[in-house]
Amino acid sequence: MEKKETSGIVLLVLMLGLLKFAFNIQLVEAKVSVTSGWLSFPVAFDGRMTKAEEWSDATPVDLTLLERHVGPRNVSARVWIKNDHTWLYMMHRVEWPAWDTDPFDGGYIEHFWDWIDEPSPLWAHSDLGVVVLGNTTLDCYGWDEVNWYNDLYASPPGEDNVEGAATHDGTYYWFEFRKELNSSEVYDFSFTPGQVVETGDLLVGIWDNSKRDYFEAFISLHLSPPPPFVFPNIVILAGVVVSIAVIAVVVVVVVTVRRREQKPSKKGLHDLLNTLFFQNNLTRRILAK
Ligand SMILES: [Ca+2]
Ligand SMILES: [Ca+2]
Ligand SMILES: [Ca+2]
Ligand SMILES: [Ca+2]
Repeated sequence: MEKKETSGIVLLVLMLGLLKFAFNIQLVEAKVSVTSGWLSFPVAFDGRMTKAEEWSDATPVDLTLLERHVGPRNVSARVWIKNDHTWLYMMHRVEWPAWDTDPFDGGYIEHFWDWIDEPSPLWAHSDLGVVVLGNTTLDCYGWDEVNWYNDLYASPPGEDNVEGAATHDGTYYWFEFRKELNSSEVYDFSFTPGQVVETGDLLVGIWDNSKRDYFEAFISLHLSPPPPFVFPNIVILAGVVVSIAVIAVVVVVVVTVRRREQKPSKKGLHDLLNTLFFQNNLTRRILAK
């Protein structure tokens, strides 16, 4: 009997392990690949597409945000993400009914890394960047399956490394913000241009403050490396002008040197006259004989 119970527990642990393994595979497969474009156009943080080209340097990606990342309830979203050397920029559009908007509904990006497993916290590190409809930003850390903690009130205190604004246009929430790629704080993620963020869990979502609920999606993020340096046209033009000037100087010097080599020197001319004079005298003497 005792042996049977032990076998049953072992079987249960194995099944849970397999389920957890299957769940992890599902999470990996569910990650949506998002490529972060290199910033070419500046962003005005007003919670809207300020100019047509403002986000044209980022490729939009459609996401289905699942309630508490499992569903079945979900909302549709679209993200534009781009980066430069210092910041991760994000335009996060979420289809959301106007009657359900609240000043503290917020769009966010969050990262969890260094898995610890049970008991909570499940992750050694976590970071959350939020902008809410009231345009307040939040930079948090330390998710313990119940709460986030504000970087500003940590010990030692951190900083709010998030800037942004949000609006609702009657159909969509528009959360437009940026978070530092690498603030050097232990309360924040540390990404570098060119990196592919696949380890840990990276999610994009919306916090519904009135219902204390959230919808989110797992993503893998391909951060753009700095573009290769391209010489500006003015530099190219200056280079061409200098090259032509150098070639012209070389040509003049070569021609001058050759002319000097071909022109008889004064000494050479003197010798030539002497020779001619000597030959002339010799000719006269011969003829006189
Ligand atoms: Ca804008
Ligand atoms: Ca709400
Ligand atoms: Ca943080
Ligand atoms: Ca921070």
